[in-house]
Amino acid sequence: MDARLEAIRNTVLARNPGEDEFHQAVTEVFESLGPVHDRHPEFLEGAVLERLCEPERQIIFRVPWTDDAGRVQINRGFRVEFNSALGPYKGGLRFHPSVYLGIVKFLGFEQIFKNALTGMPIGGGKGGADFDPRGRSDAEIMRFCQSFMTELYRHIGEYTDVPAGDIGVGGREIGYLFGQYKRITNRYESGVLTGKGISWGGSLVRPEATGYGTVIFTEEMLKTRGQSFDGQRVVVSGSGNVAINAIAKAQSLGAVVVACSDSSGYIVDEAGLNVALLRQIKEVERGRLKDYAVRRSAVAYVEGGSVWDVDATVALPCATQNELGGEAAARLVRNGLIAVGEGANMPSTRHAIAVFQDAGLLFGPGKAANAGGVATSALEMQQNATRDSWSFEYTEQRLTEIMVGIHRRCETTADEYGAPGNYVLGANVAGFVKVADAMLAQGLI
Ligand code: NDP
Ligand code: 2IT
Repeated sequence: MDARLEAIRNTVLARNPGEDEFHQAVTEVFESLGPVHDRHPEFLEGAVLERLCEPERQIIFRVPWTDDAGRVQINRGFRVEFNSALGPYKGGLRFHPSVYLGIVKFLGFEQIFKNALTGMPIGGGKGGADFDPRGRSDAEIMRFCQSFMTELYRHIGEYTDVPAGDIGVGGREIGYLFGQYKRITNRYESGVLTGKGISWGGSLVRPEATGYGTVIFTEEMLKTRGQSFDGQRVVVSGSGNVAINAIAKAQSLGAVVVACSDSSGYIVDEAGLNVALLRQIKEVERGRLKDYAVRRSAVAYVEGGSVWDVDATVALPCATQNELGGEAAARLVRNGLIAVGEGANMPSTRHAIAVFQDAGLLFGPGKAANAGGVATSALEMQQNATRDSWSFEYTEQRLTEIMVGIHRRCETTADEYGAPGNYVLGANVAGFVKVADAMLAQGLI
């Protein structure tokens, strides 16, 4: 890492002790930015990096609620409003027991550059709670969401901060959150949340957008080497919103997706995963993946194992951070992997990324590859602002154009900085320069 940037990074780490994931995300971005600061000394003079690493505002709050047995439960809620240089803070809410400030800050930090890459007018933020939705009834989920919004509502708004979903937060939760926001404020402010239901202000394609976008981005990478998804053997991790829609899109392009996972284990279906059955089990029944193996013949279910033990030519990690480590990466590379498209945020460890890059693989980092979700959220905001609703075909076409544009931006930026094919550098530099220019133009704020 450039010595000037390393000094700044060390200060950021010391100021934010114990936030390992945030440290990891900062380090990974800083490693790309040395050459940018040679060309743009004004970024150092204006202390852009120091400002970028300090969120504009961080909110931590108590979320009290009662479970179905009448017991009082207390969770911790977060919203980190990281950077508003390009637009209102924008980013998802994650409900998962592992959530703490370090995770919300890594996600919020990544979101700044991701959102910049989309070309849409959105700043970066993220939030969530250490609430575990697993095994909770609809009524418990609703009471939790209502309590969460009873604090959050005063910090968000169409022009201020626009949350959406992430792990553990999908259409059901956005519905309860929106209902409570409307009830408290007495305003039907559609643009305050994205990922809404289609009959009350949502956008077609938003549910599919992250997974579809990841595959579209990866297809663009493959095209640069005269390849495509057609005929590839694909492994996907996770079986949530991003994973299922990535599986569907990859199959529509001719890939055979043989495996996916949840936090309990993974399934291998050599005939190709049945997306309708996956949707039935995961989206309708909110069940576990092992049910898939019970209902379909010739399917292996491996309890507790890593899906990265399954060979693939294309890997799409779509579950969670640091799920794909160096050893798994090395094994996949030895066994014929040619491309990785990150649907999740920071799923590959730094060691794994180094293995992929040293092997000369196509590696699409999350902040570029999974930007289709937030980009389509911005399209939802656009429809809300004009009280319009677009067709599936038109919205999907916009998503495709955006993903192709992000790919091109990463590619040309990497070329411009003498690192052809390095999408990590391309994404970090292109996202950063856009935000840095806007921050300097807006003065010392
Ligand atoms: P979901 O909650 O719909 O699904 C998450 C999936 O990942 C589930 O299969 C879950 O398994 C698995 N998973 C979660 N945590 C872990 C863990 N600690 N260990 C193993 N498996 C785990 O979330 P999404 O699909 O929305 O999000 C997946 C990833 O994509 C996240 O990294 C998210 O930040 C990222 N992302 C999401 C976007 C969106 O629009 N939703 C946009 C861009 C990125 P289980 O059910 O067993 O917990
Ligand atoms: O990580 C992400 O980009 C998301 N969870 C989606 C955020 C959004 O505002 O749609």
